[in-house]
Amino acid sequence: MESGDPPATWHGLPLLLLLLLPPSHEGRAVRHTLPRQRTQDRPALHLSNGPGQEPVTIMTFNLTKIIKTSSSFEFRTWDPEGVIFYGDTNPEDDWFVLGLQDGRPEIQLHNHWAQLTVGAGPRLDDGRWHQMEVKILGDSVMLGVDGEEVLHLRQVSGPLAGKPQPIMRSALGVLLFPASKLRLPLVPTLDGCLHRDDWLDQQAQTSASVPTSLRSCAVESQPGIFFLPGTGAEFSLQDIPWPHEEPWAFSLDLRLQLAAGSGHLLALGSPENPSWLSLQLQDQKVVLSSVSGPGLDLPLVLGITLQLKLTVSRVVLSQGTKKEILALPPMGPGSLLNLWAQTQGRLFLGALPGEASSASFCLDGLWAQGQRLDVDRALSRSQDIWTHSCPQSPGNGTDTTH
Ligand SMILES: *[C@@H]1O[C@H](CO)[C@@H](O)[C@H](O)[C@H]1NC(C)=O
Ligand SMILES: CC(=O)N[C@H]1CO[C@H](CO)[C@@H](O)[C@@H]1O
Repeated sequence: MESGDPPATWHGLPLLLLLLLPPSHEGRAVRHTLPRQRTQDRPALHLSNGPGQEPVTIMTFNLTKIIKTSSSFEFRTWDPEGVIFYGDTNPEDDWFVLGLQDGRPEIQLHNHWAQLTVGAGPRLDDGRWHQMEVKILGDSVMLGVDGEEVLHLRQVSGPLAGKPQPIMRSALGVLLFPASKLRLPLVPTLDGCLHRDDWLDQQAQTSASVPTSLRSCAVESQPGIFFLPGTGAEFSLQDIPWPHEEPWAFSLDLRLQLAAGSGHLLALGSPENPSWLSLQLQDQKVVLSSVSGPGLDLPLVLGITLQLKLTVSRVVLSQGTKKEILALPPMGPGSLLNLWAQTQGRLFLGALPGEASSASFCLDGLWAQGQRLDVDRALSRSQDIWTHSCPQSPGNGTDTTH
């Protein structure tokens, strides 16, 4: 039975058990039933890229030696979109991606037998650990989530040992080709953690890079965007929802969950004049000011939405029942509205470029014109912003292990 195709009605666990059984016909059963040296006891790995954009882990496998053709791991994220792992024997015509799209698992693959994109299974972006398993068996690829088979793709693979190039590369949390080559666009960066991982067949593994993630997974997290002191992001105003036209109006809503230190929370401006209008954190207050004059403030309150409503002549800053109004200077060539007329108009979040800010904060929501902004779609951002998670207490945010 070990060499023939199992009956088509055999799904899930029995197949898994078959895969895990030692190849007794080779007389090495005893050796292989011993627990293998796995990555089970390693601390969880964050999938954010290492310093300078390199992937956190790349492994290579010699396919002519592969006996076990399944990979399993546990995975935790609040991020609805990104790459969990990528594998190829050739980035042109034989590759595989497991990622998340709208919070659900998605497989994209391209090889001699099939080219497809398919989503399946439950949403996984709930901050809890989920067990995942990917198996290649005969011409099938199977995906399991939390012990259930959620996807069984048939006629999508050929014999692994028969590939023209016998070396498979696998990378965690990144693609090893430009994202534009994906079949369906996906922002690859995934703010997630992975542990108890076991990739294909260790005895066929020929190399593995040492993980160099910027982040630790040891802290408990909650949803949000976390800005460490000195980190920031910038959006082009062209890429976020536009102001209402007649009468001119623009709104920004944000909700803070953690905040410490002093510095910018956000600003509207341009690279030359970044804070035409700015909202800053100062002495447990939120301070609104414009280039043209003195500002106003509200006490810092966490967990309640802060709203900025801009019109041609004024900005209303409100939170709950509290409201303050900042008058804007009369329209002129340097007015706020002009920021939308130029490609240089920016919404800055966190520290402005070059600012020595001590502010660290968690934004558990940010909306422009009522639509949520995704920091993965920013024009640029500091590498070490936590894009979809925040520590549960501010002191633990700086606990990055290298
Ligand atoms: C892969 O393994 C086979 C069998 O052990 C060996 O002959 C071959 O040289 C290996 N290939 C590479 C590229 O390491
Ligand atoms: C400053 C702070 O809050 N530190 C906490 C970080 O998290 C660990 C446990 O994960 C706590 O023991 C620390 O007190």
